[in-house]
Amino acid sequence: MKEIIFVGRSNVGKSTLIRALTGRKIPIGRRPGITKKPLQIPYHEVMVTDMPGLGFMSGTSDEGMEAIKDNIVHYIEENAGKIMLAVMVINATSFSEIVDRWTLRNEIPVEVELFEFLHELNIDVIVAANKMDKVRDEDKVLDGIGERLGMAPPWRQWLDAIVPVSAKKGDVEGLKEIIRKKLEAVRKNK
Ligand SMILES: Nc1nc2c(ncn2[C@@H]2O[C@H](COP(=O)(O)OP(=O)(O)O)[C@@H](O)[C@H]2O)c(=O)[nH]1
Ligand SMILES: [Mg+2]
Repeated sequence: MKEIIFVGRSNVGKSTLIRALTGRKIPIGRRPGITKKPLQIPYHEVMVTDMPGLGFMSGTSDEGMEAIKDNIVHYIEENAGKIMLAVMVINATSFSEIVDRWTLRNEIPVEVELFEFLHELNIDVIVAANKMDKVRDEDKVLDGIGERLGMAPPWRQWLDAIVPVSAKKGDVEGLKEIIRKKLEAVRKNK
């Protein structure tokens, strides 16, 4: 069965987004890191996978976080052939700031690493810029996000790669449409 994976840092809204898309009452974290193992939810004729969060988690050691990252990388490598789409969920309100902080320390930001890793495996990636309800200057913020992932502004050139959403408000039509098109393409290829 084909699969759509949702990946990203803890607390960016992966679970809320899956709930908004599928209508399934999956657990939403009151604290970061509530999703510790890949959680699979049937959606149309595919499986939606809620991956554990990357990065900081309260109550988890550095080694614990590294182990989670290794598990995620391993899972993606093992299942690459089945993964028809990866939705990389980011918090639009903090993404650029976090990326810049890592870059200043000469470290590769975990999302940038993940984004490149997915491309290396030839997996289609869509960046879901979540929490847009908290963003005022939408174009500026989305341009900044795209730029940090190697997509030159304006972001509207990259409508197949970046989609603004607000999972909490249920404002997810753009992403639904992209998934619908992907499903149609997969059906045709059968
Ligand atoms: N303002 C706002 N908050 C959101 C949005 N989506 C999720 N959240 C909140 O972000 C927190 C983390 O959400 P969760 O889905 O558990 O994140 P996950 O760790 O990535 O699965 C929760 O308090 C959500 O209510 C959104 O679109 N806007
Ligand atoms: Mg979650």
